[in-house]
Amino acid sequence: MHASPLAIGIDASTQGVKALALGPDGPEALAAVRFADDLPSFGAPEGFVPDPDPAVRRAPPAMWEEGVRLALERLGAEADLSRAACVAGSAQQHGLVLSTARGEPVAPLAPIWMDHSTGPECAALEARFGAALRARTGSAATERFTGPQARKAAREDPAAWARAERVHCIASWLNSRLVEGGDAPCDPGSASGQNLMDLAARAWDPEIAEFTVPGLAAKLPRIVPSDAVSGALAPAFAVGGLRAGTPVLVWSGDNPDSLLGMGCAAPGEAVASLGTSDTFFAALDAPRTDPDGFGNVFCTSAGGYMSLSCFTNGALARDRVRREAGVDWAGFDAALAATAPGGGGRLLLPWFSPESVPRVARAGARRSYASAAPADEIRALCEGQALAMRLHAGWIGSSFRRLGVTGGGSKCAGFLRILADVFQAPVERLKSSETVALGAAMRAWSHLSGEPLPSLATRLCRPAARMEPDPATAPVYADALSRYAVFEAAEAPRP
Ligand code: XUL
Repeated sequence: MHASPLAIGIDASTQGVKALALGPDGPEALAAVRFADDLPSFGAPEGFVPDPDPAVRRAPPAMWEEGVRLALERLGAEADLSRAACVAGSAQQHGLVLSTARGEPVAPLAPIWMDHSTGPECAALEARFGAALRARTGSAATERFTGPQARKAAREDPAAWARAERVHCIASWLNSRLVEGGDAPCDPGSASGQNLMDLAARAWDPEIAEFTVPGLAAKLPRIVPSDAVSGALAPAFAVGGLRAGTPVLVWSGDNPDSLLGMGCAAPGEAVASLGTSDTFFAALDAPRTDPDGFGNVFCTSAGGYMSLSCFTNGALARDRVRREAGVDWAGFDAALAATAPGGGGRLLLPWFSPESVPRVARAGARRSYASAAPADEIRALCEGQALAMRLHAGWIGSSFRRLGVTGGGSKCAGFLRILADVFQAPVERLKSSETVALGAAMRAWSHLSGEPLPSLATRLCRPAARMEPDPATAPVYADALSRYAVFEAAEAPRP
């Protein structure tokens, strides 16, 4: 009897890489690599090389490649990878890697999604296309996106730009390294995070590309559907028992694959991913756009559309307030349990670093109060973060059937209680926290077995915990939401 096949899902994220082996009945093995601990020689422990300019966030592409190789090698120690029949992956979205047509980078460092240094480029795109940019690409000009980054790179380093035959986002570049020939396509999920793709046509927009950098269109990879094979596994990645030549599906972005892995790909369901930054995303019934221009619309890796709002001040803000309060994470949770919903009317706009939603360039939290006890400050922060998510989800839908939560912050019961009450929706935490790697592996499994993605989601994405909203808190948070909206608009006026 032949052993059952495995589908491999890779999650190449900011601070490390995970690889997951999915068998017929569910995940069989997981391996992780952390750049800080496992690849310290690259000098990017937090996922980027320290830079004197806080707006500049760049990382060595070679570190990501080595991270993927090492994660696969480690996975091979946990599972028999000679059974692997398909590999898929996703990467931190956006960024820019300039490479040759065989995927060799032309510069040692590449900007990542945390980079905020393309203000002038975004201003030029907005001045030229205005609302049409949002309507056509799904997003206002966004600093971390590949298009504005390419415009900056072409201006700052014309020699490297001239050497570049391909302009990749991080996902399509890593995919290129993984396959023979080194020239992988891009999926619509990744391509929609670039300010370059016509969302409705799922094709590069020639006019926007040409304005971004003359000649850019000729350097962009092909766009193919998220279930397409991008190539055959290159011998350099035939590690841990994997066979060279194994089909590799096109890579996607971590957010589209997380939506799949969370089992929340149906409109009316949303995900709060509480990581380094907090992202709030939801499947859309149609490609609508945020009238304020803060949220993004991406293609999903299941063929639909999704919203995404990236709140830059996520875990880093929670960690900072926790440290200032002098407590550990149990103490943080205890502070939430000891304080009442509504926080006595205290409002905190949690912009410890520049924020993307709403767009705020000047760092610094804004408070509606002069001082507060540490526990009250913790509640004001968490309520501020949840209210910001609710406020900026207004264009997606007025209510949600279910809110899936994932990421480190989802371990904090007090924060989940606030989310359930602010949204007045049940909050579910999944059994697996590896939703990005799982989403990628689900695409690979669907490809090799023919099982549709919704059926896989029903089988694999089971909640470990569910928290119902407390209806008694609805008026408290309805009032807090309107006061928050007024305070935010005063501190971050809309253009
Ligand atoms: C989304 C975004 C982040 C990265 C993190 O637009 O920039 O969520 O994808 O990996």
